[in-house]
Amino acid sequence: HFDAICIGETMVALVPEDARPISGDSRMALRVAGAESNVATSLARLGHSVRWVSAVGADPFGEIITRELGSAGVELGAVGVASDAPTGIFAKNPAGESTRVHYYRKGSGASRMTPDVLAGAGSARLVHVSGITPALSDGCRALTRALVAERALGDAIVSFDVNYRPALWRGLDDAATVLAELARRADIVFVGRDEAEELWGTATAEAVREFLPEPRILVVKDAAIEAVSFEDGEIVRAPSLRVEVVEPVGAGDAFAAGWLSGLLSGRTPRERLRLGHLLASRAVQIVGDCPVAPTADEIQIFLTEE
Ligand code: KDG
Repeated sequence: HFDAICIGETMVALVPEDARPISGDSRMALRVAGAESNVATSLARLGHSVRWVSAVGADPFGEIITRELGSAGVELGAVGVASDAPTGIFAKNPAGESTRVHYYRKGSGASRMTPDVLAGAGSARLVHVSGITPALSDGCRALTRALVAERALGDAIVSFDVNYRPALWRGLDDAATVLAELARRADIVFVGRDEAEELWGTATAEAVREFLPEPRILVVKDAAIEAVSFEDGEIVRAPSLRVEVVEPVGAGDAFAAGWLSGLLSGRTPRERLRLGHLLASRAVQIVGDCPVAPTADEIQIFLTEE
């Protein structure tokens, strides 16, 4: 029985070492990145027992991914290796505080996952999935539905990060419908304020809550400004931390990991938001997605500061 099971595709990310726009002179660093395994990595580094369920190709990139996640302490007993499909790749093209992402992932090993992978997934206190997976293929969409709507992992708490990635969807309407359906069936939902506005036309955190009254806990993140949680009738807000942004991709996953770690450790709603911000502030200061986790002492000191 794990603290958490995270399910989704992970790729090798190519990113310029100097975090400047890609050019013919760029020196590209190779990093491991995938929304759900980013959460798994940070949770494992924070001391939780975590399994990642996915598939990689039988290629060097797949080996890099499993080696890196394994050395972070993530359990890999339910990771398949596809002999006839590659590991996905993507490039990060940084431009100031935003980054464009270019995917080379169609037909990847992970995109061939179906609900069948759940037979060997095991059990956990919580399962974390994201809105990237239903956009990857019909099989992956069925897999996400099985987890979130049909509760394939029994009484595991279902955590869902909306993670709208426009490049993966056929159109906004399909994304808006599918992601709203999934969010309504989850127990915990993370969504960016901007992302929700683009999908559902909700301008404020309160408007998102009105649109999504079902999940027991809703966390709306407003980038560099604040995060707001709605839980059992209580609304809690916590301002984001002010830090210099090197490359922002991965901040949302780091936030989710900090928040979920707080949940697993019995922290208050405000402490969970602050832990989310702490991890996210570290993720934006590196070109990769997964920051070094704070130590237990650093967390203790941070949570006692105001
Ligand atoms: O949340 C960060 C992810 O978006 C990034 O690591 C790549 O998983 C990824 C995706 O599908 O965009």
